[in-house]
Amino acid sequence: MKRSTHIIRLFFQLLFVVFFITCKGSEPAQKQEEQNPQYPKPGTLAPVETQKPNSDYKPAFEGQTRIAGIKTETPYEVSVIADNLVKPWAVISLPDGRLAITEKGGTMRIATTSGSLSSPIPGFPEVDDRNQGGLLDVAPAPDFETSRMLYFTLAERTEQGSLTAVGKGKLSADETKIENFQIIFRAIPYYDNSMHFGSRIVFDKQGNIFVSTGERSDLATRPKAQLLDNGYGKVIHITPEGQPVPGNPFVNTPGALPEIYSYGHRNAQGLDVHPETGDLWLSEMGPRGGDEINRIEPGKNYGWATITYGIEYSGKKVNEGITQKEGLEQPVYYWDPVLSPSGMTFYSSDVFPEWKNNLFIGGLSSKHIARLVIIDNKVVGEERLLESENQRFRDLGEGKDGALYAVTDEGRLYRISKK
Ligand SMILES: [Ca+2]
Repeated sequence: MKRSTHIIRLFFQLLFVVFFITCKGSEPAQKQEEQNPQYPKPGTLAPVETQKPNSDYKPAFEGQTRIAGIKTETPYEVSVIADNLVKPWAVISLPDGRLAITEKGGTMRIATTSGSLSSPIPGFPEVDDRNQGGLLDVAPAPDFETSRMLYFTLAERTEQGSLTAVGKGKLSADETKIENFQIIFRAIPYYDNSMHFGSRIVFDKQGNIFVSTGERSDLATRPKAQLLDNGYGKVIHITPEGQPVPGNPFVNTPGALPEIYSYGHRNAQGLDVHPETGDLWLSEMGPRGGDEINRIEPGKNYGWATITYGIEYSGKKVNEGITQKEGLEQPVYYWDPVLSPSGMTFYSSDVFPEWKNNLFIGGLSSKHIARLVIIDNKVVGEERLLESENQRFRDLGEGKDGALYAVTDEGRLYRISKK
């Protein structure tokens, strides 16, 4: 009796194990996929752009513009956490998770991620804050936690005119001022107007600095984007002391500025390093149409104003009206009619798995944030975020908390976080 009970119990135990294994094995593959989706996913919806383009120019390759749409699946919430910034131009996370924000007039703020703002922090030289100038971008030094050094770009104002400059200064212990501000690079020459200063600043993985500049807009200065003897319409690559990075592409070219990394840019207000590949990506404003995303390689010419997908504001063609030329780089992606791309950031956190390595770009006149999904250096999906907010999005930064933070010309600080 005792022995038969034991056998029956063993039989049922075995049956349970077999049943368990069978169930696990037959779990539908589709369900597993839902639990473990593979990102990035290409877009499958209609392109987000529905307006007529400015020109009849055709893209150089399929998917260079008006790519398929995509929609964020993860529930998220949008909050305005501050609305009293004065013309903010840049937002970036500090190592402790708070945000450094520049204001164009020449001050900086520190914000908590709940939107509590410091008083305006002074300590900068006089900036040319007319039109597109001012105190522009900010980036903490990689060793900020010990050095307290911050790096900036600004439109420096002098009696000879203005230019895009790069400077550094130390955030005082009590966080009330920037101390010993020093200019370490000037995108020469000085010029008396107030347009197309670029600019963004970003550290590469080696601790050197990339800076984008503009070609100062006028027909007189525009050709300088194609010449290597000046700092207009360039990406600059310098050490934290402002010296050319050894190995820069034009260090041995007679007459070229040794700080130049790439050229042929119009007005680049977006720059970021891809979190996985380490490549430098850049956004730049086209004229009417032809706003671009470029992946930057050393020594290359990105075409302005010889080739462009945009036209003059007057409606005329730019120069010969061509979009491709041997030896000039094609944009990875372009918009026509418009994005007006300003600051941008790659997303690297695990909080939104579907956003990982996506590129988020602030749109000014288009008044939304563009999300681009990228696979193998090609854009495969585009989404518009915060369209209903009706704001000019000037810059975006990824928070240490995996939220996205954005500042607008109207003075708002947004947080976009997982619900
Ligand atoms: Ca170009």
